[in-house]
Amino acid sequence: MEKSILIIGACGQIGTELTLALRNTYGNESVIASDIREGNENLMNSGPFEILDATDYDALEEVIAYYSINEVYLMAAMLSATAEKFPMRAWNLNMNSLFNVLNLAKEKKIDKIFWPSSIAVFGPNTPKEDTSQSTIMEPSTVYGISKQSGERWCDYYFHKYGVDVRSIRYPGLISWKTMPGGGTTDYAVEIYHKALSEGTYTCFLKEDTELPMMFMEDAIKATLQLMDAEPENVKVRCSYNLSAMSFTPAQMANCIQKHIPDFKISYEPDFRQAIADSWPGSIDDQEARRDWGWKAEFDLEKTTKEMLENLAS
Ligand code: AKB
Repeated sequence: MEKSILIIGACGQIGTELTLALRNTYGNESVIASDIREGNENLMNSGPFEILDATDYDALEEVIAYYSINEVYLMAAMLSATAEKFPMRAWNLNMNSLFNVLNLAKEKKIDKIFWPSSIAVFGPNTPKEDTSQSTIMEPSTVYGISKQSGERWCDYYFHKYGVDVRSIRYPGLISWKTMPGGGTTDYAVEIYHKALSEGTYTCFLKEDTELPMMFMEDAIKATLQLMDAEPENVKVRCSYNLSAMSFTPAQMANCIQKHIPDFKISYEPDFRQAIADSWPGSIDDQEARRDWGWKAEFDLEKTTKEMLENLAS
């Protein structure tokens, strides 16, 4: 059967690059981008686009029927920092959109789902280093609670109804094509923009806050790899741990200074510090490597070179 793919939340940080990558692989007309608002020109002009509210089941069902969609990537979500400000809105968006898609698959209206989880499923009682796939979780943020609940529902729908849902716990993602919005790891993108435009950056996290991060090209590669894996190889149906690099704001600033020697960083931690403090510093992703051959390519040096070159051009 021909693939017909719907991306929900296509204009966001991951959605934009994911849509472009999927269009490259499967052809522009087979990949329908959708979002609650319009996105960047590249995305809008390269294939079909629909304005779609992921919490509206009927609208979703209509788009799926119209384009004979068989695969859905549900990328719409409210991220950690914004979710702390609007807990109920975050819960409603993050959970209702997931239930809509899971129920459409349960009713056999779609065959396969990708849904992103996050390192935010872990909490202050989780072991901090090399955090394993299955360990103490107890997330202390609204976003983390929604992602952990979502993981349990994905696992439930797989075992109870045979829904082919696949998921990754993304770390902080670093990209130059689209800005992130409302996350705690956003500093790791903002810093490059400010280093180039102003030569200085005030970081909202402390200098020694270590967090797991990944360059977007690796994140997209992992997503496509997981979705291409044979169903019997996808042994984790809640969400896979995924790792590429871990660093602190100070280490990142040092790396930028190798390219921009005058770059200066200062620190003014705000409410996002508590969120970051509740998350792991590094992640053990042996299940993803074992089950579908995951291997990261970008470390901090390579990411920094790529970010500065692309943002400067
Ligand atoms: C956030 O900071 O909220 C996200 C995430 C780690 O899921 N980037």
